[in-house]
Amino acid sequence: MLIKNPKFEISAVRHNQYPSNGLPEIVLVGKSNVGKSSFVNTMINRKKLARTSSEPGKTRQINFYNIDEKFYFVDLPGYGYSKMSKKEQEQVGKFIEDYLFHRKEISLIIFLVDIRHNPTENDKLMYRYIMSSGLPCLILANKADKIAITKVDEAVKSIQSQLNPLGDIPTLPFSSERKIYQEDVWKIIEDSLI
Ligand SMILES: Nc1nc2c(ncn2[C@@H]2O[C@H](COP(=O)(O)OP(=O)(O)OP(=O)(O)O)[C@@H](O)[C@H]2O)c(=O)[nH]1
Ligand SMILES: [Mg+2]
Repeated sequence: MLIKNPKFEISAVRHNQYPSNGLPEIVLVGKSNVGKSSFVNTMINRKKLARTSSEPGKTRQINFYNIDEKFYFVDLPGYGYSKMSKKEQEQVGKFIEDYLFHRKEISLIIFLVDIRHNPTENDKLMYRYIMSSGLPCLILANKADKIAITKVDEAVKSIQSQLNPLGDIPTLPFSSERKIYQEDVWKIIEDSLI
């Protein structure tokens, strides 16, 4: 997809702060530091529109990026960041839940896991939660640049068999570092916007 004018629109923590123009939303979900904000930058070819950090816990609100008035990338805070206070973790958990369960505009959930590791218990919980929402989902095994290219298929299969043994949810490798596999992901995003 050719992106001309991607814009950061708003950071929200409550539904009355979400955009109200009805554009479809592609939402990034995954543990802290897995690469959700980097994914947004990679897909729109901007280095710093979404703020990223090598420290987990960078994104603390729901950030809406307006992509050419066609759709939003919605960058959520990650889960599993133990340095956040318990109270803050609960608050963040609550507004993620509110967003995922009530937002009618969601057209696709992109669920990121780390290609190098087995999905965590929190990943499995989140995956079940996404499935119970009934929303379309794409699983991305991110940071594929961190393993040998010859091991990528095997690692993706292993992640798929742990999260989705039926194999009915698309699961692809991804890497923001090497900017590979983007075309396949765009195809799924575009299909979800029809
Ligand atoms: N090698 C490699 N590093 C990546 C990739 N994607 C992200 N990173 C790095 O991982 C770190 C975390 O990236 P973010 O995009 O901030 O992660 P996030 O999921 O938004 O994290 P939170 O906002 O804390 O939930 C940064 O240092 C990124 O440069 C990737 O595909 N490959
Ligand atoms: Mg982030």
